[in-house]
Amino acid sequence: MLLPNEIYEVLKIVRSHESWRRFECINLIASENTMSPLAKALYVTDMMHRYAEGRPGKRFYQGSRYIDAIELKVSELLSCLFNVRFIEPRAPSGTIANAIAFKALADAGDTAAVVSISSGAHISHTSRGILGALGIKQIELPFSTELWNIDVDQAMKIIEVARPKLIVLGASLYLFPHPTKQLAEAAHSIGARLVHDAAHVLGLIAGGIWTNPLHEGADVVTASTHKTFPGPQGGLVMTNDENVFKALSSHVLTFVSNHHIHRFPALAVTTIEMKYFGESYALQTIRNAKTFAEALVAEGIPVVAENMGYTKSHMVAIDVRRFGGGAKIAKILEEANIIANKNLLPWDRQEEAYNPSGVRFGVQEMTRFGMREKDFEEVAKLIADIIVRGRDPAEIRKKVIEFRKMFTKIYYGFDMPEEFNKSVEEFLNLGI
Ligand code: DSN
Repeated sequence: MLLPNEIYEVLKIVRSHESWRRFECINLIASENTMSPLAKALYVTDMMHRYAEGRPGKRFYQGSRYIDAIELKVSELLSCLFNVRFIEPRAPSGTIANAIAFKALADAGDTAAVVSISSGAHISHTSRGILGALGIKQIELPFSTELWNIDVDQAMKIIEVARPKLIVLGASLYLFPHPTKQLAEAAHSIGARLVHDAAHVLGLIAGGIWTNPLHEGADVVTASTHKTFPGPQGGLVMTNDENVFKALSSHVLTFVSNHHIHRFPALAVTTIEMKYFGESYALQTIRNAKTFAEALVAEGIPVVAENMGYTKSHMVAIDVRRFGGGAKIAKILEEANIIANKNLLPWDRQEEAYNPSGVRFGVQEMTRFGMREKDFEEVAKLIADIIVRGRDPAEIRKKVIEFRKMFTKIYYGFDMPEEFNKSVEEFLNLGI
C-alpha cells in the first residue's frame, strides 16, 4: 500500500503509545482511567463532526434532533445516578466546569477561599488559573497536616473576617473528604456560596462510598468524568438550585462555544455501568488504595497521613524527600513502566513544583483492569525494588511487563457477570 510516509510516522506514534501505556505499564496517575469497550466504541461516531451550540430544543444549528435526544438522555441518567435536580454536561473539562461555576457565582473583584495548591487545590481554583483569569481574588483556607484536611475552626474564623463570595473545596490531592457541611453553613451564614470540585472522587460518589457534596450543603458540584468515574474526558456541573443552574448554563457558550457532543453516548454508557456496578468498583478501589499504602510503608516508603490511616480515596501520596525528591522518583518509576506523577505536598513551596516532596498514585485504573489487594502488594514491592533497594529500573521493567499481562482486559463494567460481557461483545460485533 502506497501511503505518504508521514501517515506511517503518525501510525507508529499511536501504536507505540497504545502498546506501551495500554498493555505494558502499571498506570497509577490518579486523574486517569480507561473506558469500557462499549463506551469506547460509542465514542467515535458522526456526532464528533457536528455543531449544536445551545440547549436541546434551543439550538443555533439545524440537524440536532438526535443530539438533543442524547444530551437529554445523558443529563437524565446523571441526574438519577447522583440524585440531583440539574446537570450541565457540556463542559469539555473539569477546568471549564470550574470556569462556568465561578463565573456564574462571582464577579471580578470578589474573593474566593481555597486551600493552597500544595495542600491539594487544583490550579483552576487559584489565582494562577481560572480564578485569576476571572479577576477573582484568592485567600487561603488553612490546611492541617495532622488531620490531612482543612482546619475547620481556623477556616471559619477566616471566612467570618474576610467574608469571601465563594468557598471552593475539593482537590487534586484528595485523601479525605473535605468538611463540606460545616463550611457550607459558614458560607451561607455570610451569604457566600460553596463550590465543591469533586473531579477526583466522582466515581466514589457514584458508587455511594463518598457523599455527594450537594447533599451536604454545597451549592454547586463540579467534576470531571474520567478519573474515578471511568468515562470519556470531560467535565460536568451539578446543582439543585434552578436559578444557579440557569446562570451556569448561560455561561457555557462563554467558555465553550460548541460542546463535544460525541462524548455523550460514551458518558451515558459509563453512567449506566456505574449505576449497576459503581458500588463494587468504588469499594474495591478504596480497599486497594488502603492496602497499597500499608504495603508501601511495610516496604520502607513513607506514605503521608499515617495517623489518619493514609487514605479514604483512590489516592496514595508518598513523601520521597529522602530518596531524592518527587521528580527523580517519578522519572525512574517511568523507566520501569510504572507511571505516576510528582506532586507538591503541603509543606512545599509552589516554586518547588518541578521537584516537589511527593509522588501521587491512584489505584482506580488498575482496579478496573482487575487488580485486587494482593496485586497492589506486588506493585508496592516493585516500587520498593527501585526506590528503596536501588535495583535497575530496566530490570524491574521486564517484571512490570510480565505482571501487566494478567491485567489487560476491561469488561463492560467492573465485576460483570460473564453472560453480560458476552452480550456486550455480540452488541459490538453488530457495529454501530
Ligand atoms: N491536573 C489533574 C490531576 O492530575 O489531578 C486534574 O485536572
